[in-house]
Amino acid sequence: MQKMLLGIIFSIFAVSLAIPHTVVADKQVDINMTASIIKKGTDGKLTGGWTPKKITVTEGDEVVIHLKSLDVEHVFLLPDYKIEKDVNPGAAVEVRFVADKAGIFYFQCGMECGPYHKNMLGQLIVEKKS
Ligand SMILES: [Cu+2]
Repeated sequence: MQKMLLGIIFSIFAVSLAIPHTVVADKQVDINMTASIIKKGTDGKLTGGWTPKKITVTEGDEVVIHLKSLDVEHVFLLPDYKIEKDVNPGAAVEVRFVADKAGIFYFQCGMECGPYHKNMLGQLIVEKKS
């Protein structure tokens, strides 16, 4: 019985090696990001939004953004990469893309999430591969 089980495990392993992998990215970059309603403090400063607000990667990277909302529903919008992802409180979601265009791109929130919703912006910098 144990021998059979080992045989099965070995075959699964052998099959997984035989499946061709399509590698399109140079390397994977994981980013943890939170979304929260922007609030104005007594000092007039705005806090919240996307954290971090700025991501820098290299052209060719596979970017994986692990998104979490700290309060209400937000939508991660990155139009230049045709990305739109609902970010609901309590459930982590993932946005995955290959940064195949160099330049400065903006992400924003696609959901009316509060009085400063329009300020919920961020920047993706894709540096040219040297
Ligand atoms: Cu929002």
